[in-house]
Amino acid sequence: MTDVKALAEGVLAGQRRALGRAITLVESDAPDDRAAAHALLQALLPHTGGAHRVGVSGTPGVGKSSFIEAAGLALIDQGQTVAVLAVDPSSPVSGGSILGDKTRMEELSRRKEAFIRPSPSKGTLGGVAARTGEVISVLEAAGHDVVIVETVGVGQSEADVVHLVDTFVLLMQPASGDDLQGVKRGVLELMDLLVVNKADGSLQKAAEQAVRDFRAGLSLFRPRDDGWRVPVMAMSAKEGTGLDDVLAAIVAHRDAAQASGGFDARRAAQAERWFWRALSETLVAEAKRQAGDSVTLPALLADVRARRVAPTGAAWDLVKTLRFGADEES
Ligand SMILES: Nc1nc2c(ncn2[C@@H]2O[C@H](COP(=O)(O)OP(=O)(O)OP(=O)(O)O)[C@@H](O)[C@H]2O)c(=O)[nH]1
Ligand SMILES: [Mg+2]
Repeated sequence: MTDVKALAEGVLAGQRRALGRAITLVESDAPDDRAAAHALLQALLPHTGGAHRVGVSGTPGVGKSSFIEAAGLALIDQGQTVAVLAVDPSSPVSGGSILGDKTRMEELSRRKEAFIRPSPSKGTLGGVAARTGEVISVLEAAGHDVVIVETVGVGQSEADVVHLVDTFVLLMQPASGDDLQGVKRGVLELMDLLVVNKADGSLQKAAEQAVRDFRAGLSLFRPRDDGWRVPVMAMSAKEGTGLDDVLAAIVAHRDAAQASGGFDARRAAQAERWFWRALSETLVAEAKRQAGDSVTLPALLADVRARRVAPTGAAWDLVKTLRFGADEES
């Protein structure tokens, strides 16, 4: 059994080992771990919420990790502590470079003011982002000032992460076919900053052109209702040019949101969204647990596959058989 109290104390004291163990616990799908994870998260809850949560997304190889490393080092120079949740660079889904030297944020990972955590392996319930919100809470309880989440800009994961952060930064690449058309609508509507990376060397001119194109392209979208105008900026994560401006814009976005009340409203909406997500996840897991061992589920699925019963009705019938309460906890 996990000693939740000791683990919570270790996290609150900022102990690295406790932090690592706590994150492993909240990422676990094992039924025994879930109960301990809930107790841990509840114990930590009063100590969460203090970080600026920043999401960084973009297509594979656009320079997310390079940017986060440079940004993290700059933030540490300002006296802040930084946590990074990174996509696994060797993941086939991210398309990341397995041998890429920059993807591991080596310099940042050596700093005691930084904590870097690769994302859990695929196949966990609900995919990559399923536990990200909970991991962010643990990192906040450990006292980090800034929590940065890196997600690759394909598939569902960044669309989910956008709902977990205060400030969402989308990185684009010049002259690579990266365009606004390719970005999911939900991401476009929720991004707070658009940054064209690799504005250096032979790509400098193309990057400046891309900034003008994106500015023009964004003006076609209906204005956001929170009063924030999405800045479009050029940067070189490699050379560091434009980095300070991007960091200043990230802080400016948070300050503007806090001043308008949008910051708290967004977090409240995110917490509610997370609740509904957790509810459906829990219901599905519980349905599988209660019905999966008996003949009920296989028989029902056979009926669905043979088109003897309609899927929606079958789901409803199964939900009606579920039992909850203390007598079920054993
Ligand atoms: N010229 C130039 N190259 C860059 C810049 N930023 C990153 N790169 C290079 O682009 C490649 C990918 O950089 P990463 O930081 O790993 O990109 P990423 O978006 O994290 O990649 P994935 O995690 O694999 O999706 C590396 O070879 C970097 O050295 C930049 O500002 N300028
Ligand atoms: Mg990366």
